[in-house]
Amino acid sequence: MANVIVIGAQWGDEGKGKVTDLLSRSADIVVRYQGGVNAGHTIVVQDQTFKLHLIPSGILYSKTECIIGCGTVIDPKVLIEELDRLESLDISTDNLFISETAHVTMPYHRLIDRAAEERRGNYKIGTTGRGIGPTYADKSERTGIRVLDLMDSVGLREQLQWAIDYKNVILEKLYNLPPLDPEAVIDEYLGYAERLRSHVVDTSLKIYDAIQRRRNILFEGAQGTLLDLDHGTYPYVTSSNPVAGGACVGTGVGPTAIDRVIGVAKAYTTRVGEGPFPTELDGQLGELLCDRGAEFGTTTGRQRRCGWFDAIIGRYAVRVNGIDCLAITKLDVLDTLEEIKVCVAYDIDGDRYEHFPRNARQFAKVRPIYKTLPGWQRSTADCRTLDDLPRQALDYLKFLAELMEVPIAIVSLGASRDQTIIVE
Ligand code: 2SA
Ligand code: MG
Repeated sequence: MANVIVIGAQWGDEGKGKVTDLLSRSADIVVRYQGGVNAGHTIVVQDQTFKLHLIPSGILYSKTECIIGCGTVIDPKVLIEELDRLESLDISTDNLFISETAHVTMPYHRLIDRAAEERRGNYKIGTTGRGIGPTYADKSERTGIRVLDLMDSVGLREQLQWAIDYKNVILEKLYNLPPLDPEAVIDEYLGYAERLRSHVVDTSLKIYDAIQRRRNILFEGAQGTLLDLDHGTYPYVTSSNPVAGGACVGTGVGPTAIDRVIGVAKAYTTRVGEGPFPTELDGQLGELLCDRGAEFGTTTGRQRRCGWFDAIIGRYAVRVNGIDCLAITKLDVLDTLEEIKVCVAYDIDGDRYEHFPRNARQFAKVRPIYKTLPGWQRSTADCRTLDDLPRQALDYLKFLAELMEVPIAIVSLGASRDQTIIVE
């Protein structure tokens, strides 16, 4: 399997969780490289369903090491809840390693995230309210608290006293919120530090050693290409770099160590939060996709907006990530449709575009140009090879691969592990 990056080719929630779960079986190490508790996947263990936001699902395999890299932001409260939950199910968490230099989400980050969204009014981004943007903002501003700061109890006290005095001015003066009690926050976070201490290492060094020993490493992206801070639909993006390049920066690994990039895309498109979405479907069809696809956020439970597959975005994702092959998920959601549309070009002010426009104003004006394909109106849930698929479904997949100019390696037809076609 070598060293593989799995990324989302749309606006997140592409079903990366299922693909990384499949690949985790052959991985020695699974690494998260960006994002924080805004991500989420649902896992089922011993008939119990629960959600992981930070810990890679590779933790379920006893031999797999899981790493939370330096490009992530860590909310220790949520991380500890995940650790406790896993341990209560007798799943060992000894194989979890946390980067010393990842930044830590503080209570003021969550408060400021929510207050800023409210203040934005019509210009709100639709964040998950988990403090992600403010944590990354402090990292850039160089006032952030890192995991290694958390581990130094004397230094932390001083650093937090200063930081909370500073943030209290913002909370009180800008947002009319009550100030935080520095002592309470310091005590809370010193407690977290003790609970997490045994997991904290130099993760870049750990990954480097593994590369030297030719271990298989899986880099797991959260969110998706169009939510990338630099390459997404700014300002309606998250504050990190979900694109494949983010895997190197967010772990301290050089690009020559990467062998392959797998892009995950749904057979249609979804988006949570605000911002333009050219192929969005209102009304019955949108509802149908949402119902059949169970399109509700893992983290916030928000209903996802649904629409047709957008090949312009797909092709853009192939370019900015260097995608080698695709995993197309949730094909079965389209099973009942008479016809299926695919956006093959954009109309902007009467001109035809075949490339994703980087200007947000232009993107907001896009009118999709569709090609309509016949549906298959048959269940694909039990298909296990390409030959099992109805001819129209196969044609649909071929059409997507042609438009995106990369082969499809995996097709997913349902949530369970065996509802998968691996293309030889
Ligand atoms: P934030 O909180 O600052 O990262 O929000 C900024 C934008 O990024 C979007 N975003 C997401 N979109 C889809 N899925 C995400 N993960 C969760 C999930 C979402 C959930 O796994 O389902 O549960 O609601 C995710 N995380 C961030 C967000 O909607 C904003 O548009
Ligand atoms: Mg998700």
